[in-house]
Amino acid sequence: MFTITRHLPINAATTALREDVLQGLTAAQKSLPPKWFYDARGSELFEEITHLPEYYPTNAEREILAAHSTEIAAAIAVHTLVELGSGSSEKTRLLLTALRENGNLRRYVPVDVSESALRSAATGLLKNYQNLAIHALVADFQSGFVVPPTDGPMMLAFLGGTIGNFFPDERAHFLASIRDMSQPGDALLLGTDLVKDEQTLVAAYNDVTGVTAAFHKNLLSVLNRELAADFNPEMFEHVALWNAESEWIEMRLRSLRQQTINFPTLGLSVPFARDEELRTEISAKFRKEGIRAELAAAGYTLKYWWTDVAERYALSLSVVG
Ligand code: AVJ
Repeated sequence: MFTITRHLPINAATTALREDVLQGLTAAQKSLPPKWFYDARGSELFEEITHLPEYYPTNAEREILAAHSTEIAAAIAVHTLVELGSGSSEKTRLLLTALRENGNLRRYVPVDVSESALRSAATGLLKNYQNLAIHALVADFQSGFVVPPTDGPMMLAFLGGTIGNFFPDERAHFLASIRDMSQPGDALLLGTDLVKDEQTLVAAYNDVTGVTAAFHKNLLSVLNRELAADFNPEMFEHVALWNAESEWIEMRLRSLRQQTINFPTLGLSVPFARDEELRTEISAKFRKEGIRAELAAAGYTLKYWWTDVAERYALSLSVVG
């Protein structure tokens, strides 16, 4: 059974993008949130990133899910699995299979901003998981969504290390808001990339073949298409650096010359000085004790912590209470 619910008005994306541009590109320090990377081309490029030799998080997470999905399923007999930013739901299959075999899973609630991704993922899943009710939600998980009422324990999964895209205050707010949607005994399965040597981290976000650079520059093409802006992506370069104090990778698009970008649909012109940077994304890296403390502050108790063999990446399972 498949149903889909929209928590976003049809034009919500364009409206929110206009607001983000008006705010982010008129500030002294220019910035845009990373969620705008993911149009069809951007999602394709991200998929390519996950196959790069330098980009280890996807494989590390798959390794952990493959090795520990039975333990995950045994830890809590969930009725409903809610997945935030589910995308293709590809890695989720490991989890769905285990939760079906070792538990009581009846319902899968994938939440994503992309309706097309949700529809194609559900079509594929229904072929393999008969009797699983799939209730997809088209929603932006950062700006509020409602989990349909559940009749038993729920597990919320937030995989891929995407929580690393949030600044610390946003993380605290996000964790508290999902905690508020949960009942005592409900669980959170969280994927987090770990702090490691700078060279490995920088290479993961600035690969030699330039796929990550193309992924970031695609943001400029999104602005050209959605807002009729006139960026020439070639006039910017992708920059990734390790901020050792904050323990996150910072990514920017650096203007290769002085230029002015026009947004006729917004009545806006944006000057860039030569070498001026547009901040596009952070990807925070974590340590076990930091995660435990952030979860505790939101009302979660960390129960399990699994890493890949090389200890690059962690999955944690926490419960409310
Ligand atoms: C999908 C947000 C987890 O931060 O590692 C990959 C996005 N950006 N390469 C990450 C990303 C550049 C990715 N997340």
